[in-house]
Amino acid sequence: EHTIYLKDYAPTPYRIVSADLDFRIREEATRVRAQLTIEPRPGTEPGTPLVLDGDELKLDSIAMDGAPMVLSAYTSDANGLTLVEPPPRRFVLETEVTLKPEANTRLMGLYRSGGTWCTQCEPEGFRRITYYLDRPDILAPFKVRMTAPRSLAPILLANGNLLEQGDAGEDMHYAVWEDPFPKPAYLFALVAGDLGSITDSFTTMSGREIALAIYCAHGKEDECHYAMDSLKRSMAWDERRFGREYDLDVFNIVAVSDFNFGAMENKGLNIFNDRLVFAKPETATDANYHGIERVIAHEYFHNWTGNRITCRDWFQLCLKEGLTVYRDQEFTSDERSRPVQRIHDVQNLRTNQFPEDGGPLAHPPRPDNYREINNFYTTTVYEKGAEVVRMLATLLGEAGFRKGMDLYFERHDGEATTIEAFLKVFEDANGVDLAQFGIWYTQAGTPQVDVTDSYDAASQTYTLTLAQKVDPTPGQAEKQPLLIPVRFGLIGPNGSPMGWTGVSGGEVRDDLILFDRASVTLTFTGIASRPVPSLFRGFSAPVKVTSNLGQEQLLFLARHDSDPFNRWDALQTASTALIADAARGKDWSGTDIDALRQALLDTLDDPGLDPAFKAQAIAIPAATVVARHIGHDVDPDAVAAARKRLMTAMVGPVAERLEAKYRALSSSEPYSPDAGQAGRRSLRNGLLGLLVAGSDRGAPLATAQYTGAANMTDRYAAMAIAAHYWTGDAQAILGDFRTIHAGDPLVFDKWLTASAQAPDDRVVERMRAILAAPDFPRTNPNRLRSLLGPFVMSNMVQFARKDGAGFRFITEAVAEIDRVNPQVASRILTGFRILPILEPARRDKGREALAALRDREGLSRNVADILDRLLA
Ligand code: B3K
Ligand code: ZN
Repeated sequence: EHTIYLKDYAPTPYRIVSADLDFRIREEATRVRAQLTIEPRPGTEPGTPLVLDGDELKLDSIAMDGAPMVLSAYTSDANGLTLVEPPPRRFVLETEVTLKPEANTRLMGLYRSGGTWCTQCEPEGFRRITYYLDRPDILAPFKVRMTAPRSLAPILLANGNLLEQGDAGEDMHYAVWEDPFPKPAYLFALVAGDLGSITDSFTTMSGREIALAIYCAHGKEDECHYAMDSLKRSMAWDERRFGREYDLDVFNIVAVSDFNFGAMENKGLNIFNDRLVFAKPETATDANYHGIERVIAHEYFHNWTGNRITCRDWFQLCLKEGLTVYRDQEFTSDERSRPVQRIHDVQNLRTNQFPEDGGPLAHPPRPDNYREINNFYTTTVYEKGAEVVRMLATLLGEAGFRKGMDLYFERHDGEATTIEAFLKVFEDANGVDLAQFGIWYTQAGTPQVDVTDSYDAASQTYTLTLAQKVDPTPGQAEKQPLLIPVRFGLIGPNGSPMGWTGVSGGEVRDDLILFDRASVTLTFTGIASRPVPSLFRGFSAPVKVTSNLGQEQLLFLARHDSDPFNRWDALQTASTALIADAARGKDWSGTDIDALRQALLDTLDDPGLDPAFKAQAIAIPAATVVARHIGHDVDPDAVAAARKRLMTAMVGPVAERLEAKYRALSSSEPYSPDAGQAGRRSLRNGLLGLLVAGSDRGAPLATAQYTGAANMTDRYAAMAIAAHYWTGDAQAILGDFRTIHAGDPLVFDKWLTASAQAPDDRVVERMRAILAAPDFPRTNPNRLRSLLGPFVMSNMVQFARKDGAGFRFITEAVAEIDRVNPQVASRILTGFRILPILEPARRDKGREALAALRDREGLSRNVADILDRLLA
C-alpha cells in the first residue's frame, strides 16, 4: 500500500473557483448535486487530466457547462472521478451522487446521529459526500442549498450566513447558506435535524453583534449554558490576547452523540461530541466542565488559526493544531490558575505524549510521510506541537511572540501555508534565525538532558554541565542537537535566589540558558556557597531530565523554589525514584520516606498554596509514568505493588491527620464548577485516594462519600478510587452506579471507565461481557472509547497480564470494531505501544496477539498501518 511523502507535494493543475451544492435529504437517501466552477492554473498544459477524489461514491449523472458528458470524456469509480481532457479554460462541472447516511458507521462524510443528519469532513471526509479536490490547499467559497422533510429536520444549518429559507412543497422545506470565506472542503459542514437550542449574542471589539446558538437534542438545552459561557469568554479572550475578532454574523455549535473525536471547527458551524457540551452538576464532573471550556475555546480559536489560515497539506497539521492547543492552554491559564494548568498539561504530556515519542509509533510534530492521515491526529502533533510553540514564546518573550503572531495573521490570512512560513514570521518580526529551532518540528523523540554540577568554594565558582541526546526513532537513526530553552535559577542555602557576577561557556540571557549543542558547561562566578539549581522552570522544554540531585536537594526545591511548577516536579521526581527503586527490588531507607512524607505534609499545611496545587503536589505518580521511568523489562505487578507500598508508607503514620484534613474539606455550599471549588474538591479527592491506597481508614470513607455525594465530581471520584484500589465495596458501588445511571449515556461512560480500571483478575471477563451484551451500543465511539481507552492506556496490570488475556481481548475487540469504525479501532490499538518496555514474556504475548490480528482478512488501512508500525 502506498505511502504519501511531504517531498512529493505539488499544487493541483486545476483549482476550484467556487462550489455550489444542493442536498436533497430524505429518510431513505440523500442526493447531492455539486456544481463546481473549475479552472486550470496558469501554466497547466492543455489536456492535463483532472483527478477528483471520491470515497465510496457512485456517480449518477455528470455534465459540463450544462451539457451531459459523453462516456469517453471521464472515468469514475468509488475512489475518484477523472476528466480525461478538460477544457483549457474556466468551466462548470456538475455531478450527482446518492448517499446512504444511515449506513455510514465510519462517521466520516454525511451520517446520522440520533436521527440528525450531520457531517464530519476533516481530514478526508468531503470526498465521501461529492467528487472534489479534497485537500486543504484548495480553497473556495461555498453556497449550500438543502431540502429536507420539515418534520424530521425542522433545523437546517450549514457554514456561513443564512441567505433564505422557505417551503419546498409536501412536507419539505429548504434553506440556503453561503460562506463568503474561501475554505478547504474539510471545513464544510451541514446539519439537518429536529433539535432544541439556546441562543445568546456577543458584541465584538469593533461593535459588531454576533448571534450565537448551541443546538442539541430536545430536553438538553439547560445543559448547554456552561458551553455558551465558555464560548463568550473565548471570544473576548482572543480579542484581548491576540487582537482577533470573529468574522461572520453567526456562530453555531451543534452537539451530536456519535462523533469520532472531541469536536470540529467547521467554519461558523462547529460540530461537537455532546460529551464536550452537556454539563450539569448531577451528571458532569469538574473535569468535564474543564474539558468543555477548553474544547469550546479550542474550536473557536481555530477560526483564526486553522480556518482563516489553514494548512497547505496534512503534513502541516500541527501548524493549526499545535498552535491552537497552545492558545487554548493559554486561555485556560488566564481563566483559571496558570501553575495548576501548566502542571495539568505537563502531566498529560508525560502520560500520553512521551510514551508515543519513545515507542514504535514515534513521529515528529511535522511528519514527512504517512499511509493513513487519520493516524496522525496524535498527541505529538497536538500537545508536543503546542510545546514547540510555547518554547518559541519563551525564546522570543511575550512581546516578540506577539509581534510574530501579528505578522502571521497579516501575511498569511486567507492562505494555506506551512510550518516554514510560520517560523519565518517570527524570524522576520524579531530579526532572529530559527533554523536550529525548527528541528523541533522535524525530529522525533523526547530529548534526554543529563545534568551534573559542581561547586568550588576556593574560587567561588559553580559549574553546571548539560548534555542532550535523543534516542533513535523509527526512520530516524541519527539525531541533531536541538535549541533547548532552559529557564532556570540558582537557590542559596537559605532558600532565596542567588545571583552571579559572571557566566561563561554558553549563552545565558537573564534566567534563560540557550542550550544548543550536544553538551555545554557553564561556569558561574561570584557564588558564595553551593547553590541548588532549579532547571526547566515552568517546564520550559519538553524533555526528560536526569540529574545528580539527590532526594535532599529535590525536597529542598519542593520547599523553596519560587517556581511552583518545579516545586511540584521535585516531589514527583522524588516519589517516582522511590517507586522505581522498590519495583526493581531495591529497598528504601527510612529517612528517605520520612523526609518525603514531611515534604508532602508541609505542602498540605502551607497556607499560601492553592488547594488545586496541593492536590497535584500530593498525587503519587501514575504507574504508567513510573514504568516509563524504569524504561525496560517492566513488571507491571511490581510497579503497582511498589506504588501501593509508597502510598502506605506515606499515609501510615499520619492517616488520622490526613483523614481530618479530608473531613475539613467537605462542604455544603451549592455546587459551582469554578476553579476555587473544583480545586478544593480535587484536594479532598486526592486525600481520599491516598487514604484508600495507604490505610484501612480509606475504604469506608470512599463508600460513605459515594453514598452521600451531592454532585457527580465527588460521586465519580469515590467510585473510581474504589474501583482502582478494588476495595471490598467496589463491586457493590459499581453495581449501584450502573443501576442508577444506565439511562444516561454520558454517565454510563463514567461507569464503563471506572469498570475498566479495576485491577482484579476478572476484569477482562467482565469487560467481555459488557461488550457482548445485546444492548451495548457498539457503533458509538464514546461508549467504546470509555471502556477500552482507559484499559489499554492505564490499566497496565490487566492489559499487560502475563497470560496475554488482556492483549487478546483488545485485539479481538479491535478486529470487530474495525469493521464498523476504523478510526476508533486504530486509536485503541495504539495502546500496544507499551510493549517494548515490558519484560520479555509479556512483550511476546503482546506481539502474538498483534500477529494474530494481522493475519485477519479485510483490515482497514487505519488498523493495518498501526499494526505494521507496532510489529516493525
Ligand atoms: N480538527 C479537529 C480534529 C479532526 C480529527 C480528524 N481525525 C478537531 C480539533 O483538533 O480541533
Ligand atoms: Zn484542533
